[in-house]
Amino acid sequence: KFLKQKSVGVIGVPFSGGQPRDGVDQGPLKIIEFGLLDQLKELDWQVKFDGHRDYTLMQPASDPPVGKLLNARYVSAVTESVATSVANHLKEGSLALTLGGDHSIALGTVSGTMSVHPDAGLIWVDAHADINTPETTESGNIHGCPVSFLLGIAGQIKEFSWVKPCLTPDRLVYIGLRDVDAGEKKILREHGIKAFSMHEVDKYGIAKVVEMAIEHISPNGSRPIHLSYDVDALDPSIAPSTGTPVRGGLTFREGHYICEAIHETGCLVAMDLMEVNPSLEDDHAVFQTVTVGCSLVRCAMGETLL
Ligand code: 5AB
Ligand code: MN
Ligand code: MN
Ligand code: MN
Repeated sequence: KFLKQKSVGVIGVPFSGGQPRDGVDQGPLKIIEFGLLDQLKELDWQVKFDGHRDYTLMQPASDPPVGKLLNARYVSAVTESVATSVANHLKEGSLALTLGGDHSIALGTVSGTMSVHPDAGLIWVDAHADINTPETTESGNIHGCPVSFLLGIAGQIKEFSWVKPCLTPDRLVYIGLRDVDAGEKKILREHGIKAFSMHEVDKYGIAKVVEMAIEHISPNGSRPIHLSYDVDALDPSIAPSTGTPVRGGLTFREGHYICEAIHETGCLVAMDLMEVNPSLEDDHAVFQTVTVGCSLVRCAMGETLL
């Protein structure tokens, strides 16, 4: 509905500065090595790959903490650049697929989407809410904060002056939550943000949850959809190689069902696949995580349609 042609712009963001563990920057390379681009071509997508960009060139010589926030200047520079890349693909009428990297990158991807589709809805699939503000964050890791910046509740941070509040609480919905900080719970309540935790997935079943989630962000099916998928939403038995695994996550099928149902809306304009860390756990675990990541993307792009 919102794409001009069946084409996808793929942006690999080998970046780990939003959190402390090395290796998540190798996620995009592994995912592409595994053959995702050819797999998408087989689904009849025209694939435009920007190439693996070297974001380390953007690392400032000195990047002392800004309040509690770590690597603020580096995260800001990389995400601003990612926002431009996403916007460029969308302006050409392509779907924008971003491969992370840590989830701070979504500050860029969602900003990029909203600059082209200001009324888009955001479906955030994650074990975590990633809605800490610079005040509430305990870790200082910006991958736990992107949503607060997008909503404009992060306060004025000079280092992030390029970020415009572009998201409203009514266009945001979560699926898969099970590890939410106390400060984040307060924010979710105060802003009336819709969240389907694992408790709701158990209670209603994934089909009903996804239906309610889509209905919430796009009441008459009219809005473009941005899907930001943190692989740690899946249970660690399915996707072990990720920096902040939490037990009790989505099953293999539940994780895929979300992507399939969003594909069926015909409204998907952008997808992020984040937090795949190929340096964690053994080779088998890495293979499992990378393969499931690729198959989530394929399902969001129509693989399951017969
Ligand atoms: B992820 C935590 N809430 O702020 C924080 O993996 C974890 O992108 C954030 O969802 C997890 O550091 C960020 C404790
Ligand atoms: Mn997470
Ligand atoms: Mn996340
Ligand atoms: Mn994580």
